[in-house]
Amino acid sequence: MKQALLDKIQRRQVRLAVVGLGYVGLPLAVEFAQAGLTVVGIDVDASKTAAIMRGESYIPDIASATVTALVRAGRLSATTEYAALRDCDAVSICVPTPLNKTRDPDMSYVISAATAVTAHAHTGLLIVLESTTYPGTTEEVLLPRLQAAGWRIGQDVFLAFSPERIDPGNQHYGVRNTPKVVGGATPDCAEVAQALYQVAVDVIVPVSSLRAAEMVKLLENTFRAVNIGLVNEMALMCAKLDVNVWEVIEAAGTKPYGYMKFTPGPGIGGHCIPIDPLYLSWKLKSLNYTARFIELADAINSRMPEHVVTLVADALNEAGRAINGSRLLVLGVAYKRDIDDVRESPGLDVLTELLARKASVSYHDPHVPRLTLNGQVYTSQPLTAEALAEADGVIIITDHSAFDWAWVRQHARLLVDTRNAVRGAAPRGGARVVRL
Ligand code: SAJ
Repeated sequence: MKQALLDKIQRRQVRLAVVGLGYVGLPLAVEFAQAGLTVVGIDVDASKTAAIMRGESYIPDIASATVTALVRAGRLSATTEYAALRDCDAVSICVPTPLNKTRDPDMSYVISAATAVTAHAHTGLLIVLESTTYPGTTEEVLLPRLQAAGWRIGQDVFLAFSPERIDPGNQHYGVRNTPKVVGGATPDCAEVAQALYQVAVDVIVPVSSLRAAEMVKLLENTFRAVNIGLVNEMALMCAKLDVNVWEVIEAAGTKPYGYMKFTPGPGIGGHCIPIDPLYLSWKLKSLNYTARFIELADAINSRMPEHVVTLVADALNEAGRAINGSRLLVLGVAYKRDIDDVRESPGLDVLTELLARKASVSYHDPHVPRLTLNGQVYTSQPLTAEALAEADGVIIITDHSAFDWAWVRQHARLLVDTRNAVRGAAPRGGARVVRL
């Protein structure tokens, strides 16, 4: 069975299914199709599969022309039917792993995909989970379902984990040139999974087990969350010491070794950094271990929006104003620069709190034309000199490259800058600037 699959991979005749056609699954499907495989995307969202069949891409990093060419060449197709698995030799599962309301892992997407893949599994099928999740997921969620259906792992079917490393908007790193970690349930599982990914990825990084592969991704993103938490706490400490944290960070950044620059901000957003480490701490809790760095970083990072609101309140107070009744303009609501994604964005927390304190709040974000916040729809207001001058406070949450910060500083009266976007000397008559 293993040799038959390896031969198919060698001859580029292996047919691959990708379950979950989001910002991870679609680029993966496209890369394999461009490498010459026949790829079928499976997604529960018919609008996604229909768009792909029309040759349209809904992922900014993938051009529609690329999808059109691959669909026309018969290399790429998409369906909502898991039955397509019957004609596939391998399947990569790239479904979301969010948090639920109590900030615990929401495994429902992985479980429904595992159940559907098991229902359509056949002899010789290679199953790879790519979704970021806690160590133990592949052997606790996928493996038992396959075994209960009578499949012998490493003999009838093959099972592996390979963390996704897609960085949306990254112009330099894509699927092919980002090394891919792969761990298998058995040595034969690892061998076939590594052979498959070699088709689309230049560098494969074999690891010894499923858990090791799951843990690599969590280390990568916990590393970021903890270091961002550290630098956010540095910002709080520098404020107490009346030191400019941005100056300190710039100067520390001149150390040519043994240091990696992170910058404070209004909090952390996105679908990875605020969430992935909590999958790890949740799992460790079940093993009676407290992941203190993760919990502390989360405590600091998730309180940064509150700190920003305090900065706004103190700055207005200096001008004899309260937040209540003040006209406030927020610049940028996306979770990071130059993207349109607002998931877990700290900007939403800041907006919510300012509204709760009865400010009249508007926002401008060139990448986010409209926003639904607590059931209310807001639209991005035109950014004019008048709007800046009228605002009692302008709050910089996301430092998109599109902003002309000198112009903003010239027309605003009060600027609360959470990204050190506005640098350099104050122009005559420019805004009072309060920094994080
Ligand atoms: N942030 C800071 N200070 C920093 C860096 C980030 O406050 O020094 C904030 C950002 O504003 C954002 C959040 O943290 O709100 C997350 O930022 P991020 O730069 O980590 O970007 P993400 O969430 O898009 O993370 C992705 C991840 N990629 C994958 O999971 C495959 C992460 O592993 C990458 O390292 C990161 O992109 C990247 O380097 O761009």
